[in-house]
Amino acid sequence: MANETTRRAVLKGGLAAAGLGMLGLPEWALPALAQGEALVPFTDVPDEFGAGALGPTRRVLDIRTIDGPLTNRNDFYTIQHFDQPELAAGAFRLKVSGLVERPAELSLDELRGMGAADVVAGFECSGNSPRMVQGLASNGRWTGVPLRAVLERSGLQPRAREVVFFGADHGEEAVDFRGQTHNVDQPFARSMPRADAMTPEPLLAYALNGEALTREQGFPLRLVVPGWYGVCNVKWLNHIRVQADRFLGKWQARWYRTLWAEEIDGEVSFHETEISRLRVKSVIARVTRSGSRHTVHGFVLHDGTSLRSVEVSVDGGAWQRATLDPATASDTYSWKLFSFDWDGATPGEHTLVSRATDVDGHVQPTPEELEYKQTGLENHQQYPRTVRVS
Ligand SMILES: Nc1nc2c(c(=O)[nH]1)N[C@H]1C(S)=C(S)[C@@H](COP(=O)(O)O)O[C@H]1N2
Ligand SMILES: [Mo]
Repeated sequence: MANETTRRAVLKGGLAAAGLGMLGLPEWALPALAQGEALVPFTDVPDEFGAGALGPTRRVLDIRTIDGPLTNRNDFYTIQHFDQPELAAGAFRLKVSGLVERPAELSLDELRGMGAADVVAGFECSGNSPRMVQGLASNGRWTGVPLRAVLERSGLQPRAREVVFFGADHGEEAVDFRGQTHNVDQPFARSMPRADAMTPEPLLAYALNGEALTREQGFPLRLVVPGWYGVCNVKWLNHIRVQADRFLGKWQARWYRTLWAEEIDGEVSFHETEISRLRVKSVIARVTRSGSRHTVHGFVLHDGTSLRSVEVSVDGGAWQRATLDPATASDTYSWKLFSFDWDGATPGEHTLVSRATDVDGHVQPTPEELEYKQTGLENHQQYPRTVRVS
């Protein structure tokens, strides 16, 4: 009976009365539906899944609620390793130190005075996966001063090779050296090679979707590196240090790695890579019904390389082209929303899966094709979803 939920029923009776629980949808979920549109329920959402599933200071986005290009800043997925520092805007200074001609301590006003740029950028945590129904992903319009402008103002010395970004958050970390453990207090830190730091895209962002950053998203200042995984976007950024050596901090060189097993000339070789650019990934986020029409909605995250196609397969059938939403298609680093008209949906349970391909020929892999990846981060494999059509 109550196997579809109309917007009217939700508005009239609230979630419980609309029977979302009976549909296998936890009651916190309220997807925004268009007039006359009904949700086709997923049957693969874990019961214990929810915005607070990872604890009070982390937030999972319910991807079924995606209803436009930008994630509301109070829904933006949130994750970090330590606590969320509360910084005062007035006293805030960004320190620029190391191999620069003119070290600086910049106030927010000084940073704002150095030019503002805007970028729509989507990213996911490199630990995003089906376990959280891919909810460690979001998309925002970031406003800030281009990183390059700040580095040029300070002047990079010729020996400068690496730019290190420190957050105000810190904690004790065990550093192992040949069986000896050193427990040392360290801030969260990530680095980029000079060449990447000097590209036009990275921003020192102070606003998200036109409003000041929230504490959760790094108030008052964070690094945003469009097209890179979440971890690169250092929140509560208060120090940039320029140096000649590679930076080997925990979050750069040890914690955020992927181990690959590759067969080269019949021999398996293992190698590790750091987490940097997003690997092309599409996810089915929601399925709706309007009259007898069924539509599959989803998003693509990628490193900014143009997409060649997004395709959907129903019950293991042939790949069929999905349509990219024009509202996101032209923003290089935005996530791309897509939709697919699912013709001939019959009552019962069905499996839907999507795959994205970019113009450089990167095809979102199947789980089998990604088996050479030995560790869990960068899970960009195709993600089959099951739905029940009434
Ligand atoms: N200062 C600081 N920045 C950080 C982190 C952190 O622990 N501390 N975590 C990183 C990780 S792993 C991710 S996925 C993103 C999450 O950004 P968000 O909470 O705005 O979504 O922040 C990154 N920036
Ligand atoms: Mo992350």
